[in-house]
Amino acid sequence: MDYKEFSSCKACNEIFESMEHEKDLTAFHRAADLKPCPFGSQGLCCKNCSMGPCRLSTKETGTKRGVCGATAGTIAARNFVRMIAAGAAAHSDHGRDIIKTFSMVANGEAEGSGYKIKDVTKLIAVAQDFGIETEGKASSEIAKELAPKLWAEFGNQEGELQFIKRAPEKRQALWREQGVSPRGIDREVVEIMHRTHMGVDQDAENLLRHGTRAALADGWGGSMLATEVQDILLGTPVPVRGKANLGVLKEDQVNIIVHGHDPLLSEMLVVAAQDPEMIAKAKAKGAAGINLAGICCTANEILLRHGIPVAGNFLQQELAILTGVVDAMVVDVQCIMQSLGDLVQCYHTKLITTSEKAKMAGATHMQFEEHDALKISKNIIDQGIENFGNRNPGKICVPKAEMDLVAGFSHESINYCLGGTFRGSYRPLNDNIMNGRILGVAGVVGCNNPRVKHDDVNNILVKELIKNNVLVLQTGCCAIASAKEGLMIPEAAALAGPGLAEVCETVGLPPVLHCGSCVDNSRLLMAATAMVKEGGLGDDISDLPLAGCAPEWMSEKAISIGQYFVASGVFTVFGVTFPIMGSEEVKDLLFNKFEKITKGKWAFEPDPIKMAHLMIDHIKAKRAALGIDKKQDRVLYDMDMRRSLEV
Ligand code: SF4
Ligand code: MSK
Repeated sequence: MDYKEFSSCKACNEIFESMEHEKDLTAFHRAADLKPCPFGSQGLCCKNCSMGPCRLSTKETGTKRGVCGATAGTIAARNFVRMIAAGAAAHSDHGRDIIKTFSMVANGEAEGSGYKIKDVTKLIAVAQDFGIETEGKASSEIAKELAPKLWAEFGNQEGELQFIKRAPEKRQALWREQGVSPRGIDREVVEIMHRTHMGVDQDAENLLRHGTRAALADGWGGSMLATEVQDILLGTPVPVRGKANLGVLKEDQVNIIVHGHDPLLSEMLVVAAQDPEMIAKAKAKGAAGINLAGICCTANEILLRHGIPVAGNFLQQELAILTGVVDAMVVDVQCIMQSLGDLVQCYHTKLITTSEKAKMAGATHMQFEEHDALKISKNIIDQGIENFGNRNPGKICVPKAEMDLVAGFSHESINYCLGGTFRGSYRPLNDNIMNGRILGVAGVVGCNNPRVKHDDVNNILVKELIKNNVLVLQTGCCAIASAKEGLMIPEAAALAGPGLAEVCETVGLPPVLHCGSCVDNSRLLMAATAMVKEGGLGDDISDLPLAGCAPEWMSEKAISIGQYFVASGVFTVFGVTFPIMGSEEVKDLLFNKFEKITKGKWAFEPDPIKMAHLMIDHIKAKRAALGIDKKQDRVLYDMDMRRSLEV
């Protein structure tokens, strides 16, 4: 396969050109060689017991039932909800680690760790969500009361998660009526594993309903807890300038890349890398300084809070090593390719694992302990400094491509940017949607996948959306794709339709907003809820002119995210492939019938322009239902008309 078909990213193509003699080193090459399994990709392979694995066929003459009698619908639904379980577990276990550190801080056990409560306003807001009286109490007292309540969200057996009450009332009522309101995070995940065991739940709709409950335990539970408590400990993001793409790596500096998801370690690496003592050590080794950069969602976390440059997204983790100038790559959990361990045998890069949950061959393990975070971070930076002199000059190829960006659009900072300090609100956004300057809002999230042209699907889709006056909110690796393409600077308003461009120019926002990492999809739920509560656009998330998509998804986390978007009332389109396409029954449930249950639904469309127009058509239908589809002429209000306004 021609490498020009691999990626539309300029930096990636610079690397591919330089390595034409070295084949098969990356996921792009392996994907070209390894075709997807035709049974598994359609959801028709079951290996839940040793009478199988059973592979069903969609062909007329093929096998129609597993050995136990399981149908295509049962098998596809079971596989789908197991993906939700894995995704929800990954996000929520990330949240659990953050809460462990929060408890340490709350109980006064974090002295010397470097962690403290940074956002007291958010601490108070979350404590109030949990029914804690905050008036007149010190933040330490509030935190101490809050910590056990946060822990309890994981082990609850009955009742419902506290953040469920953040959703619009109509949505909460719908979840209760449908019996999908999540009770405890761990409980819903474990119940999926039980139900999908051989010979338990065989009803596809019943399985998917429980998958919905577990996905909601992720979006409005584990992920939202991770985001909120990270903000309390590390600060809530505000708009910040940064740069993205492999061009941010510096030949004359010690380059240290952080990759993974948990921001606790990377936060301390930021502090350690800026320590004058560490910089002096780097200079003593002949380097001009220490350059910390990120890959994947760890990149998003430290970009949003500190403006630390982003080296790339998921499919660039191997390419970063191929530049020959990465002195250490520090990984924690999720989305870390096993190939890195082999790749660093051919390059000088030191690969360092830091989580007891994620060890790998070819790496040095340096266990991260929260109570000793700064010391461990300095030891890790030391490893990079020591390795600086081991580069092979013949293998150095640093692409030039890099791009400016503005990131840091938390739900709170969108509020502030739109309305200012004294009148921060979503009113200007709602008004501009109602008057038609902004057609609607799209959440574009998820990964990269070498089964489609890297970054290209995202970039074509996002450009089509903004051209049609749709404001785009992004998270994850897709956000990095748009950043590299120059869509996250205010000047990108030139690519937007006239209405959206006018709004962007007035408030100084780019048409594509970077809202964070994978767990920060919970920020999108909060933004949608804020739009409902602001008024004028219906009384539920499903009424909003809003759609979601994951154009280049690959991980099980994306399926969990998609399902909680759908369960929250959002029309959600996935690209690349969809893992239930072998079952007509499950297709009908997810693409049609589930709309009656959740008022949101799934769609599958790999073509980016068609995907954009599915979303635009949905947004237009919602506008029509709200009665805001007609162009409104500007009305000049005289004094009598003003007096008659009910404000
Ligand atoms: Fe086959 Fe049924 Fe066992 Fe699955 S559970 S492997 S379909 S026999
Ligand atoms: S890192 S889950 S590749 S977005 Fe969150 Fe990127 Fe997808 Fe991993």
